[in-house]
Amino acid sequence: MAKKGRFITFEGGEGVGKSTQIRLLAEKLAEAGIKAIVTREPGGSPQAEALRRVILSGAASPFGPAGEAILFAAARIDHIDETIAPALAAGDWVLCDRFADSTRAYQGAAGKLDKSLIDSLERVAVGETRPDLTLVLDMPIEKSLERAAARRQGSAEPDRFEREGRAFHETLRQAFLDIAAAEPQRCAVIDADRPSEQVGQEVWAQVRDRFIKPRRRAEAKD
Ligand code: Z5A
Repeated sequence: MAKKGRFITFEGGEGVGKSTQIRLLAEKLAEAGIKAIVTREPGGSPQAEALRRVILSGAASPFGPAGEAILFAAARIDHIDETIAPALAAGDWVLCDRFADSTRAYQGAAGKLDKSLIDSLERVAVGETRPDLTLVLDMPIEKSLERAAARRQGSAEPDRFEREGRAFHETLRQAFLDIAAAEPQRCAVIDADRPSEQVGQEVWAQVRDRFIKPRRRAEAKD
């Protein structure tokens, strides 16, 4: 399927504000007359959501990081086939809460999984459906974990990854920064330790400058 819409992913540790920023960006795009779907990983299609429940319950953790990475890849294949690729082919934009960089960071860097396995799974699962832009939300882990815990209060138990210790989360934070540094064309790091509106302005500036201004310039020439 040919890709006509834009594919934007949000990455970072727990509680950095990905869901909040995706919601704000979807509103901005709607104001600009751009249709966008909001989706997430693991999940985003009925079969991938079923795998999400298995993985986040911790039921798959006895398989180790390799087994979990394979399950994330299986969920991603279905998510792309059923949700992401059809939307992009229809010209809609796709805003996705986590994608393949989360496998690199969680199962690769933090889970110490061999890079060649991560790369192979990514080639098979993602293929050509690569993000046009990845926004890495970054902030000190003490604060982001506090946010995640506050949001959870009185409701759900911490999931499989929220139960990991401080060193795991520090490794994750650095892994996302390393991914962004290695692919500066695709990735932008956003300081998430600010009020949501300020973070949202920077997210919007990244999207507007990369995709919307050039599009308007092209339309003006026609
Ligand atoms: N995982 C993996 O290991 N490998 C993979 O390949 C993939 C995923 C795809 C999915 O969890 C888990 O799967 C994830 C990695 C792993 N690990 N965990 N846990 P998830 O999707 O359920 O959870 P999450 O991705 O970590 O996101 P989150 O905890 O839902 O947080 P968030 O979306 O980044 O933040 P938020 O919900 O927008 O905000 C959190 C709270 O902070 C909330 O109360 C907000 O109102 C508040 N907030 C947000 N922004 C601000 C600002 N700027 N100031 C103050 N307060 C704020």
